[in-house]
Amino acid sequence: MRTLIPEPRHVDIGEGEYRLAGPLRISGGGDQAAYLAERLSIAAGIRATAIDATTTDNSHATVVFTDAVGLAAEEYRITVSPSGVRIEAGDEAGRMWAVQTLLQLFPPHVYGPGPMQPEDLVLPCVTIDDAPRYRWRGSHIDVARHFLPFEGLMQHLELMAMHKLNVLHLHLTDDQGWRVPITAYPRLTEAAAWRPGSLAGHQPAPDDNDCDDVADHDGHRHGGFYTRGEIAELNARARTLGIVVVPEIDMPGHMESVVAAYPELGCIHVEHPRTCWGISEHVLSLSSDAVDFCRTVLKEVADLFPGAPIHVGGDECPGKEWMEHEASLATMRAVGAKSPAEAQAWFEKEICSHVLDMGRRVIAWDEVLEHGAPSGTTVMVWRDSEAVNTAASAGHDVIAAPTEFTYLDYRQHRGDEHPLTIGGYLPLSKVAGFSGLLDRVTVDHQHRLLGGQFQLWSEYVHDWSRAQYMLWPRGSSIAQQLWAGAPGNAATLERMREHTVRLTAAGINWCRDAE
Ligand code: TNX
Repeated sequence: MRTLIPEPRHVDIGEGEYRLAGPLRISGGGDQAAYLAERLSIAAGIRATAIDATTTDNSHATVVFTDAVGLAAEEYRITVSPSGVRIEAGDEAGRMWAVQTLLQLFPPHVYGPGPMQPEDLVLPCVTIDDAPRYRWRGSHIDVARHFLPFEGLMQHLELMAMHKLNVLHLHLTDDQGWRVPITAYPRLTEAAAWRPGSLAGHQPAPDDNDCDDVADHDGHRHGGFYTRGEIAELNARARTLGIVVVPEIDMPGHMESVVAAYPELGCIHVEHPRTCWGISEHVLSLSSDAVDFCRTVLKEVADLFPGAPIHVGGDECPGKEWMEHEASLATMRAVGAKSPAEAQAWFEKEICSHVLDMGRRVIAWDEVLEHGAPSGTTVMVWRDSEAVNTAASAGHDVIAAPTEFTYLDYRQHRGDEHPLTIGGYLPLSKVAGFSGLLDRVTVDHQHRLLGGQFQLWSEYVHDWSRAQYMLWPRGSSIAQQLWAGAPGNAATLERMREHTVRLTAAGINWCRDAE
């Protein structure tokens, strides 16, 4: 039996095998059946026909999908017998995960561009019962620090589906760039999306001027944004694959790019989006125009990402400039905020209720807990299991994104850095401890824990090939832990050797030296 990642809950291996032959006859299964046909036709050059199970005798179908009552969300059952393949699921997501498991039962080259030998399309007789441990299994990508190409994101969706990951969290805006078009504010894509250069090498050690832009940069204009058409295409493919794309608009800190494009929305003048990293003091002001800007942006983002939860950031916002900015001070007086912390608490309440009023789940980084997160807010915790407990005991749903186990921008090697990363050492062997952190969340709070995700911050990730190198195979290990609740075969490179052949077949620049 092949190594399956993530590992199913229960596998019963039978006698014999089933050999697929074209033309493949698939009964039922809707979009997921079409996806299976698409994949097999690319890899194996096999022709597939869908049979309408309601009007045609399906006894000669190779793959039969049936809707099962009594299976939970995302749950599925696969039965391969000498007479064919039967897939039962309670919902579309369950059908998609069944198809993904089926693909992993074929030789790894099924993930390649083809062609395979037709006689390689052989499945072992087996019964598989499977369902996920956590319902939020996410991959975060920062496309703001470095703009990453649309084609990379499209390819990433396929890799996510292979690993039964179901949330793509896009960090769309930051001090260094803005990546989404907003009708009322055209300068966001004309000016905020572009910076005159990027810091070369490591950021200098913090000093008194840590929050000022570092003057030295490489002089290469950098930037870009996704068009409305691309966003619609990304959402459509994600939907087919059982994935939701969650947009993040980080506010009111991490908005120097906005201040550069619309000086009237900031507290001081800045020339251009930030060319270095770190925490910027050049935050959005608290004027009524600035708060209206946030509401307008979130409304359009909600339209661009139909039905999706919306992340409103809220991290690392030094409110120093507010204390010297007349319009911000006026707002603070009007709402009775005496300190930057109280002002941010007020801001979060305004913004989170705006998103909730649009009928969407609203998510914020765990700093919002320090300001008293508005009720109904889902908290994304980038600290430890104790912080998960704190958020849950305050009545919030929680997503675990802990630095210690899930920051894939950290380096994977001891010793020399190749290539340069932000710092911190997070080898595969350490990543395997993530499920242990989730297990340490108190039983009383487990029902609040939606799941977790891994983050790829892109200060040092310049292109999609580098992104792949940082993401895999550490991402395989986290996906396994979120689905199955333990690292299993994804604990070491040796044990997932067969799985990495799939990554190779898919053309992924995965890290071959994972420790
Ligand atoms: C912290 S975690 C950040 C990001 C950086 C990252 C680098 C969080 C909400 N903020 O802005 O990119 O560290 O590892």
